[in-house]
Amino acid sequence: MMECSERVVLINSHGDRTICIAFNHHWNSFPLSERYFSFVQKRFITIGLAITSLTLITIFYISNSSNSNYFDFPKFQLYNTNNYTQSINTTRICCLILTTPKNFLTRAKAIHDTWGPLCDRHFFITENSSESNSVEQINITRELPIAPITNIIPGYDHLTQKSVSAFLFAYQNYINDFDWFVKADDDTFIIVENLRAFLSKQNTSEPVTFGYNFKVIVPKGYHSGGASYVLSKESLRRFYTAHTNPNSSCRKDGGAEDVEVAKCLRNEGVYPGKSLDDQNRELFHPLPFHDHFRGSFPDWMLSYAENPLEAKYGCCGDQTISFHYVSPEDQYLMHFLLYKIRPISPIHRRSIDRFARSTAPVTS
Ligand SMILES: *[C@@H]1O[C@H](CO)[C@@H](O)[C@H](O)[C@H]1NC(C)=O
Ligand SMILES: *[C@@H]1O[C@H](CO)[C@@H](O)[C@H](O)[C@H]1NC(C)=O
Ligand SMILES: *[C@@H]1O[C@H](CO)[C@@H](O)[C@H](O)[C@H]1NC(C)=O
Ligand SMILES: *[C@@H]1O[C@H](CO)[C@@H](O)[C@H](O)[C@H]1NC(C)=O
Ligand SMILES: *[C@@H]1O[C@H](CO)[C@@H](O)[C@H](O)[C@H]1NC(C)=O
Ligand SMILES: CC(=O)N[C@H]1CO[C@H](CO)[C@@H](O)[C@@H]1O
Repeated sequence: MMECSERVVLINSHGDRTICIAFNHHWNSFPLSERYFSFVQKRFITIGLAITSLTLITIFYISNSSNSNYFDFPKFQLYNTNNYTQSINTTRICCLILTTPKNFLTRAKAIHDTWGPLCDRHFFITENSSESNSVEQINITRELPIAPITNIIPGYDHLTQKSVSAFLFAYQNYINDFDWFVKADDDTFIIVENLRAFLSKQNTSEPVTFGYNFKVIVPKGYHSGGASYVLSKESLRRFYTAHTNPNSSCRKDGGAEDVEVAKCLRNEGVYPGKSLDDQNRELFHPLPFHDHFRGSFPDWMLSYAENPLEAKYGCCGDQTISFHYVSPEDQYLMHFLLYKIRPISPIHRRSIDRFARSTAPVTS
């Protein structure tokens, strides 16, 4: 039970489902007599709830119609003891995932099956395929939430255009519906709950972006495109305004996507926010998880990275947000490890914590 109630708090953006799992767990572990007692109890609780609901509804209507404010209707009854979890639940995230038709059945499908739907809304941003598609490919386009953008130019050389189109589309249609706008690639893995928890502590009215910070090429630096990066509402507004101003120097195509988007934003006074945890460990990761953990960093990373490169347990914050170069198979594996496998006892939990604290060298 302790484990279950912990999970309710941790995975609170999907509170309902988790509570259900926790309850079933609890229920099955009861002996039969207790189950019967529980059943009777449940009936009383149900009746009690119905009466309480009626009372609340009545009070709500009365207080509404009389325009008085002495009864503040509780919006988040389950979490109203903790402001922090409340704000996690109300932090709305729109994920924009760049892909291409040849990846629909592999990378896009894997994201759609795993972390994509954990965003409040996710869109795949793709060009329209001119090649003849297989039946499977045509079928999958009916399942994937593909953003209805028609003017995207195919090809890796036009990634900037794809990303710019994605942000303009998000601004024009959804600026009021979300607090944060994330750009990811189709080989990015995002732990959306951690992203939401991180963003819930930030201010979306600030001209700020978050991601993995490279300190080169763009003044004040840019975020690795593959690790995914986040624009606040205010940043997206400035990006849109710049792109609709014919005088702006923001590039609409060409160059490197992450660099060009950052150049445009920094020109508009949008600054990179601190994207580390309170122990200064990275949360966004531009390489696969094995490479960060083992410390296999390519030479260029040494000069690009704004923060010192760390391996082993220092590689990644406990509330890590993303990894890059994650294959479709590894998207499913990560999802399985993070959401399906659960240590079952508090004793097990303690041994895991001890292991995590140990400084024993990692063998590869
Ligand atoms: C929770 O919110 C209330 C009202 O907004 C505030 O008075 C209180 O200090 C907050 N509690 C915490 C722990 O932040
Ligand atoms: C993509 O192209 C096909 C064939 O040219 C066309 O039938 C379809 O409507 C187009 N879809 C979009 C979203 O533009
Ligand atoms: C494609 O979708 C159609 C209609 O839903 C279905 O009948 C057909 O079996 C699907 N084909 C494949 C190869 O998945
Ligand atoms: C959020 O940022 C805006 C713009 O800088 C500022 O006016 C506002 O006071 C900030 N809100 C909080 C809660 O810090
Ligand atoms: C663009 O520049 C021209 C010439 O400097 C200026 O007259 C015009 O107001 C500018 N337009 C915008 C939208 O800033
Ligand atoms: C406890 C709580 O209020 N949970 C809500 C969090 O947000 C989701 C999606 O908007 C709701 O479905 C939950 O009820």
